[in-house]
Amino acid sequence: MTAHSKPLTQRTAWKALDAHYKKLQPLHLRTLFADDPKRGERMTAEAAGIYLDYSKNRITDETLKLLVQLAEESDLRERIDAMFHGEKINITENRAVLHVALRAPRGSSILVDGKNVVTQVHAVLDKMADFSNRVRQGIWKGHTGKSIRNIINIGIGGSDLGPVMAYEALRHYSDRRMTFRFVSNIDGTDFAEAVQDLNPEQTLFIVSSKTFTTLETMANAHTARVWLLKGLGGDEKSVAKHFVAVSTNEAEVAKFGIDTANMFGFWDWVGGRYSMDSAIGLSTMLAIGPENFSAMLDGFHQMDEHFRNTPFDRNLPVLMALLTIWYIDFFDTHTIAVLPYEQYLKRFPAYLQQLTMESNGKYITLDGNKVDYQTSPIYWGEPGTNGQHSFYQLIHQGTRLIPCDFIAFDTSLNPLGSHHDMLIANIFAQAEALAFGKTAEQVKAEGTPDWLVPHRVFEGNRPSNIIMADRLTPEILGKLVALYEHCVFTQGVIWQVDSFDQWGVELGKVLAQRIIPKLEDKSESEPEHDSSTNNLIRRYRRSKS
Ligand code: G6Q
Repeated sequence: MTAHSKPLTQRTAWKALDAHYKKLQPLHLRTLFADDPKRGERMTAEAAGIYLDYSKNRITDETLKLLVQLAEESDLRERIDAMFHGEKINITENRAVLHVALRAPRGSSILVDGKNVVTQVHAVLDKMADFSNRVRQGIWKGHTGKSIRNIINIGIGGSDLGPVMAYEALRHYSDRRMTFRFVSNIDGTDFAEAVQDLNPEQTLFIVSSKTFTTLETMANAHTARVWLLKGLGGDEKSVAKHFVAVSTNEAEVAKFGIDTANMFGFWDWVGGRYSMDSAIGLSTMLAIGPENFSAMLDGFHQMDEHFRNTPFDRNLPVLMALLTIWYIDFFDTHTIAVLPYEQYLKRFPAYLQQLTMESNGKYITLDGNKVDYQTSPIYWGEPGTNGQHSFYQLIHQGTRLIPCDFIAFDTSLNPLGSHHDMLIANIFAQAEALAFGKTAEQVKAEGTPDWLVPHRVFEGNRPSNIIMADRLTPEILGKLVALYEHCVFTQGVIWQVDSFDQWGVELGKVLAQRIIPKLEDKSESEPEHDSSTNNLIRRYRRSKS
C-alpha cells in the first residue's frame, strides 16, 4: 500500500503532523517572531499580483514541510492534472470539472469526450459580447422601441451569488446609466422590491439556471413574465425582447417562451458555484462590458497557471488550503473569518460561503466511507472596518480560535483624503493585535488598576493571513476568486471528498415539494408528516382561512 492510498489519518505526514502539533501548540507567535527577525519577510509568497503574508500563522518551517508532504501523499499533483485534463473527477455525478476551461485563452485546447471545449467557450463569449454591446449601446430595443436600462438577473445559488458578488465588486467599472438587480429568493418580497420602481419597457430579465427547473428561479421567472405582460399591455411577443436565458437546458428554455437564439449556453462540466465566469456572468458583462470581462477571465487564468505550475511551498492556493487543514484538523478550530477591507467586496464572504461549504461540507469520502476527521470549516465575514465594531471582540478575547483572512488593496478606487491610510492602518493593526496581544505587564504599565487588568489583557497567538493586491480591478477579482476556488479544490483532495457534488441540498428540496400541496389543500386532510411538521402545517392552514 502506498502512502497516498491509505486513509488520511493513517498517512505518514498526518501522523507526523499530529506529533508536531503537540510540540508546537504551546508556542506563542511572540516567540516565533522573536526567534526569527526575518519571519515577517520570509513567510510571504507572491504570484500574479497577489501577495500573501502568512507569517502570523502558528507554524514553523517544519510545519510547512509536513503539510506539503501531506499534499504530496494525497496525490495533489496528479489530482490537479486530472482536473485540468478534463477527467471526470466529480465521480458521484460522473462529470468533468472544468471551470478552468472557461478562462482558457482562445486557441488553446482542452478535450472532453474528444471535443475541444475551449472553442465552445469562446463561441459563447463572443455571443455574450455581441449581445452586451447591443444592449449597452441601446441598439437592442424593448417591445415599445425603448432601449434597455434595467437588468434583472433571476437565479439562485451558483446562478446568483457569483453574479451579485461580481456586480458589487466591479461596480466601479459598471455603466452607471444602467440599473442592475438580482432576484433569487422564493419570498415574493425579493421580486416585488426589485421591480417596484422599474419601467417594464426598459427592463430585461436574464433567467439564469443551469437546469431551468429550479423551483425558486422558475417561480420568479413566471412572476416576472406576468409583471412584464401586465406592464406592456399583454402582448406575448414582448417576452422575446425582455427575456433572455442562461442555461444548459434548451428544451425547457423554449418551453418557457424564450427564443433559443437568445439563450447563452454552458455545460455540465461547469458546477453552479464555479460558474460566475461562464454565461452565468452575463449580467457582469452587461455591467462592465466585454473588455473588462475578458480582463477578469485573464486574471482567473493567471491564477490557474500559478496553481498548476508552482511548487506547493510557494503556491498560494495550496498554502492557504494547507493552513486551513492545519487549524481545522489539528487545532480543532471550526470557522474561518474572511474580512475584506474593501467596501466593494461586501458580498465576497457570502459568495465564499457557497464555494467553500457546498464544496467541502461533506462527511463521506470518495470511497464511500465516513471520515474520521473534520472537513470544511464554516466561512463567514463582513467587510472591515465594520466588523471591528461588532464581532471582533470574540476573535480577540473569546474562547474560540478563529483564523482570519484579511483582504486589502494598496490603492483605493475612491481616494478621499486619508480614508485609505486609516483603512489600511486598521487591517495591519488588527492582525498585529490578534497575533501579539497585550500582556498583563503591558496593561499594568499603563496604570490600569489591578482588578481591571485581566479584562484588558489580550492573550494574542491568534492566526491570520493578509492577502493584498494593488487595486481591485476585474483582473484582480478573477485572481482572487480563482485563488479560493483552487484552495477549496486542494482542501477537498486532502479530505478525500467530492468537492463538486451537492447531494446535501436535495432532501429539503424534495420535502418542500411534498409540503407545498398540503399547505394549499383546503380540506382538513391529515398532513402525514411527523407531529411537529403536521402541527406547523395545520397552524399555517388556519392562518390562511
Ligand atoms: C451550485 C449548486 C446550486 C445551484 C442552484 C441553482 O453549485 O449546484 O447552488 O447553482 O441550485 O441551480 P440552477 O442553475 O440549475 O437553477
